[in-house]
Amino acid sequence: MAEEKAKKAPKVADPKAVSVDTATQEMLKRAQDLGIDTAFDRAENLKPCNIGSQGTCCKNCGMGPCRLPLPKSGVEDGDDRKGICGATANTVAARNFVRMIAAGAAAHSDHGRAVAEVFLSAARKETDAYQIKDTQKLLEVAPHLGVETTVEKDGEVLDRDIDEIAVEVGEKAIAEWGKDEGEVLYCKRAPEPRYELWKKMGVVPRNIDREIVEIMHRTHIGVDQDYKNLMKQGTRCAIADGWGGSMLATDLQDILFGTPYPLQSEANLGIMKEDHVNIIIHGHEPILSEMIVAVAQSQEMLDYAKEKGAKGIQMGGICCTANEILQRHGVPLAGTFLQQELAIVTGACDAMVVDIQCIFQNLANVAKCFHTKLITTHPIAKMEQDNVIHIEFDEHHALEDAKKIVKMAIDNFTERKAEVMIPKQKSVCIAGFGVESIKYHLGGSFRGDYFTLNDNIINGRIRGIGGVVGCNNARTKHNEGHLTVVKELIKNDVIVLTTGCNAIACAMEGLLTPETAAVYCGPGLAEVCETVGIPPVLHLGSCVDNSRILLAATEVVKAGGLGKDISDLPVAGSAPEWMSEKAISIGHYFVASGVYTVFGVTLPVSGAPVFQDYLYKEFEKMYGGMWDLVVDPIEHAQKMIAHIDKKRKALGIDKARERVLMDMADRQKLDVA
Ligand code: SF4
Ligand code: MSK
Repeated sequence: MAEEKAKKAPKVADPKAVSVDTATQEMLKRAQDLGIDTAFDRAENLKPCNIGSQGTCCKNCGMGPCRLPLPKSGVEDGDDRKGICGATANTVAARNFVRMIAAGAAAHSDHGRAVAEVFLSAARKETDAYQIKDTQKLLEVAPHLGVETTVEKDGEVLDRDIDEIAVEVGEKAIAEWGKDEGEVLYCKRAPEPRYELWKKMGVVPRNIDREIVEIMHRTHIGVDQDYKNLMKQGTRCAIADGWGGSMLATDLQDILFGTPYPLQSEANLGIMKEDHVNIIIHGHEPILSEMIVAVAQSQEMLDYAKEKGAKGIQMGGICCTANEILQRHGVPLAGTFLQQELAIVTGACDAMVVDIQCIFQNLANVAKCFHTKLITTHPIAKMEQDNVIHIEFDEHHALEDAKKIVKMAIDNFTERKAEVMIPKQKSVCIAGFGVESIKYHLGGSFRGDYFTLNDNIINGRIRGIGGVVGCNNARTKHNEGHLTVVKELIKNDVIVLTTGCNAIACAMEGLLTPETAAVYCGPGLAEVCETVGIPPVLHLGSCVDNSRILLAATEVVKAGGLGKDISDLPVAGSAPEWMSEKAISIGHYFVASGVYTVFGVTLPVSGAPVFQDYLYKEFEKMYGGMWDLVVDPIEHAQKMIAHIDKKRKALGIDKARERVLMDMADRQKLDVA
């Protein structure tokens, strides 16, 4: 009889080595004690493929995969690597990179499309569950889509009927995905020189879907085999995401569910309560979560929960759904992307409700070990495991669906099996900033614009702006990169605008409070934060809300004194722990908008040094923004600061300045030619 080979026990992660967050460490330890694997452990056992992580593995046809590893001797003396079809390492890496942009843009934009469809149903009054909430924002957005807000009658200018405007906005918005001619209308919201540059470079997107489809065509075997031409299409597609699908998602969500304004809440697994029904919502689209929040707060459901012996219903969010329901309702954040399995490991998660994006399939296996009901809700995002319940969510019966889900969670409260172990850690946070609220806080009630922000950048109290965003990545210590980069920036007087899982990490660390300023900020930024009463790290929402960062930068340009384009501003972008294809699309629309953008962890381009140089160096000459990869978080932040200083110097504001209040004429004098 053949000797049975002893199966090697899988490795487990050292909790202290893989996360800086003590709640995460505690829950990871518990999972390991119970024999439940999580992403942290799986990362120990699955090593990434070298060639894939260098970006030079092609599997775009059945003759491959063709793997083109970087020769040990380098490629200085020539690079003769090619696939069976002859594709060079540059072509392979560029094709892979633009496919990531296409996938990321598709994810954001399909989310935007779903919101646009619900918006149009609400505008046409085909659903009772959703109404147009923010008519002010509707009136602001309408002209950007070519929708008139007034009408002339008998020589008199009259306000147009708001319902009529809403329907036309909905129709025009949906057309942005597939119209036959013209261009994505929101591109004109960028500063004029930026729009003109895009026109000159031939990268103004025609419609959102077309740019994504064209990438899939161009990257098919035997089509586009010039890395520069591939990146031109990647640029057009990324612009269609940032200034198209994502921006539409943000605007239409604000109009439907309300534009966020700063509010207080809490963050980390400690927000869950043993004596409450705990419902964790995870994913991205707020269409579903808005309804669940409304239903969970209803008297009927609270009474029902009490009938079952619970003291109430505690909602919590993971990933970007968390940011959406936090910024509009103050629902606390349960955690970041890498904490999703751990929320179930508490033993207190009565239901985890998921929609789309960033959802681990292993949630189903973890849920099996506890009483947790794992509920998928979206027709495009199901799971194969048999313990997963699918309740398809439809805007036409949204309230009924939400009630069914909340009731299922309440019924499950009495079914808890394992001992409940909720970590104590949670921090206070202020969230819900946006273009409008920054205007209010940093503009002042009289001038109501970005003048105060610009004045403080010009006088040097604020050195510059950092947009720090993006995911967690199990290949790097959870939240360490996020927090180190952000702390280094604010220590050096760089104000931070944050979204996504970086925002959640900052919230968990207590960085989203005005009090943080005195502890972590340089003297200039601390003074501004204390005077105005804002945190030095401003939570701007979810991944699609990176469009708010683009518009905030545009407002800074408009307020004057800091150049004529986003590429003139002392700003830099960062994703210290990125992992998703969406992050690549976001990174590239930041670059195409003129922002120096640094990623941490890795970038799948190192196997094609010529292509890599094109992204890291040549793009700056064309667009004023470029990519970079810096793994060490302090160096990462320092490179952002060096770029900010380079821009300050070009603007002539690098010397310490008298703290004078500038008027418009002074600011215009400062404008670079
Ligand atoms: Fe290989 Fe070319 Fe096919 Fe890619 S497209 S797998 S490089 S033959
Ligand atoms: S959820 S894309 S892990 S930020 Fe937007 Fe967080 Fe990254 Fe998902």
